[in-house]
Amino acid sequence: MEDCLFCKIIRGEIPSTKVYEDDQVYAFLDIEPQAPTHIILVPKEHIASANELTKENAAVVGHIFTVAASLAAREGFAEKGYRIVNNCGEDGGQTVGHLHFHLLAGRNLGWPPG
Ligand code: D5M
Repeated sequence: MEDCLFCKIIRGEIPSTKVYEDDQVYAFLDIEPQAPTHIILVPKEHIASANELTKENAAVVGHIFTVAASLAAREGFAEKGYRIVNNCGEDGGQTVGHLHFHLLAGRNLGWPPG
């Protein structure tokens, strides 16, 4: 998508601190970290939100979760724990219209979320 912020990051048109990339997924540090480790994982295919997931495109979500778990293990959080979050729509707190998952770790994360 021409004007999508995360598509621009994937294409390298906007700088990011990449922590992982493969043919389906791009992962980078969040610019406004909410925890000591805060990584954003996005499918390279433009999917606007969880609402746009279908049988045809949803396999990438499972892949993103395995990548997130690997990154959490790589950073040393497998045992202590971490959180993977998707915000969908206005009330869900989604501010960027490209499906993404937050990997948060490094502090005790409260529940319920705000
Ligand atoms: O999360 C969108 C997230 O994207 C939010 O935590 C800030 C982050 N963000 C926004 N712009 C950038 C850039 N340029 N680099 C890295 N991270 C960025 P949401 O769930 O939509 O609220």
